[in-house]
Amino acid sequence: MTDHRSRFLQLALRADALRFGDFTLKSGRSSPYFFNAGRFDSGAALAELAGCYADAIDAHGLDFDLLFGPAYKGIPLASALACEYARRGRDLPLAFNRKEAKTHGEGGSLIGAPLDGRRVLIVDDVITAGTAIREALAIIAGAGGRAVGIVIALDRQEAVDPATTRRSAAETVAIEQGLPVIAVATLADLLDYTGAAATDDPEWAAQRSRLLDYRARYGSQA
Ligand code: OMP
Repeated sequence: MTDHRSRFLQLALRADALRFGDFTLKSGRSSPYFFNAGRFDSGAALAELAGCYADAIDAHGLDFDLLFGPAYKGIPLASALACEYARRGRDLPLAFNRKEAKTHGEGGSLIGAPLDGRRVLIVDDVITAGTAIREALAIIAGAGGRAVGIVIALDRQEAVDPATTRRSAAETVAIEQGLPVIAVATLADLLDYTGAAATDDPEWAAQRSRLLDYRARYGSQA
């Protein structure tokens, strides 16, 4: 497992952003784990997280020149990532949207650097159904930007509808939009991580077995 993947999983577990238990997802599925990016709720945690995002993006080798954070969770993530790139010597323009368009002042739903003519990287937490990402793509296109990729923290690698296709929401978005979806870590990485921990800890072994059952039921073929 590459370094940024295990660093991210360790950080997520430490910050309680990644938890095991019984969770009901937006899809109605009952999941043995949940990822809540809102738990990266301190400057140090966000800075460390941004380092993991930047390493995942750099490992992919994507070319882009603006960071876009979809409201709400993408906003602090894209902002922290912009700070991380500045720390690494690259000052990138940053933009994000508000959920409700303002009708006074400058109006509109976009805040930050102009998107016109820019190659835009969308920064978000998870893709479940892809709703938030499709909204962001429409906003970017509307403002004259060109989306060139999406980076998320965790790809749950779940089939949207296992009865008809084993394709995940992230894969569907990637194919539909012709864009790479870069994940800092995936369910497969979490299984590797828990696999190593499970060798000498029955608690981890039990969590891992629940993850494996869940993947057998809902997992994509990724
Ligand atoms: P989209 O459906 O692609 O817009 O995904 C965003 C949703 O995924 C949010 O409403 C979250 O509550 C939800 N989510 C997580 O944030 N983390 C998880 O591990 C799982 C979910 C989920 O509900 O599937």
